[in-house]
Amino acid sequence: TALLKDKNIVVMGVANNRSIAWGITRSLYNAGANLIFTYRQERSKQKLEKLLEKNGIEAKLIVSCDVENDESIKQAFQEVGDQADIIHGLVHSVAFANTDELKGDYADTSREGYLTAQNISAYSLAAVTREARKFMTEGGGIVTQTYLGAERVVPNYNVMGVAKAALEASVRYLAEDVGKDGIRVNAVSAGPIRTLSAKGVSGFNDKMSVVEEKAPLRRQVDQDQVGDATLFLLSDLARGVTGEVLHVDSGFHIVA
Ligand code: 0WD
Repeated sequence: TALLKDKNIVVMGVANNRSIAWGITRSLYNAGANLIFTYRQERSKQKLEKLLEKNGIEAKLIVSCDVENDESIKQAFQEVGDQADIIHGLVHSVAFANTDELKGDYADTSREGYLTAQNISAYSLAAVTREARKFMTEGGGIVTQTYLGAERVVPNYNVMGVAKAALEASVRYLAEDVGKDGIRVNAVSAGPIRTLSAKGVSGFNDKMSVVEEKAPLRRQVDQDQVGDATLFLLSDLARGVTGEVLHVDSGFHIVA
């Protein structure tokens, strides 16, 4: 079934073929969505274009957007609005922290590193919601990507865990803001997946193997599982769901 047939969905955060946003892209494409992409680095745009070509996926539009910059966000969504008219969905799959703060003590986080992580990983959801909602005139869904480190102390995740906590709280406040317009805001909390960003977290391999050992499903999480859960949250099947954090982690978060 084409759950998102003729729906215009903006996907932010494809850096390469391992990106969670790329798994999401595949799920949304198979569900019939018209895909619009934003990228930060020129390198990511080139990788994205190659990936799309290789997989026979046609993008409706590809625009530059640096979420650290309000003007860049405004311009990006204005261009999307001009070209697509209506936005039905938005996937926020971006985060950043300096790798030297993803190890050691959280107490040693610098003020600047703290603000950078919050800026790119949490505030950006509010900023893009503000711009996207102007064009979400038929309602729709917004989905962001979070991690268990928001709820519990995960060694080395540190400043990013605190940023994800802010992101999850933002999901709830934003859900209240835009609910009146028929827009839902949710998060997927994925188990550890090997990506470019994940490389920056010290001891990441251990986090992956512990999921295989201890999670109820006894297996790793992959990009396609996150993609399908994101598809669900964007689709009408989830029309009664907002302000929610959906764990796609083989059930790891329920185990002591
Ligand atoms: O285990 C994992 N990999 C998990 C990741 C588990 C649970 C959650 N997540 C989250 C991440 O925290 C992030 O929010 O999923 C999201 C996507 O992460 P990913 O797929 O692991 O990471 P990656 O493939 O490295 O993509 C991150 C992208 C960047 O790529 P480029 O190279 O273009 O910077 O984040 C984006 C960017 O696309 N990004 C930005 N985008 C716009 N403006 C910015 C920025 N300032 N900074 C980073």
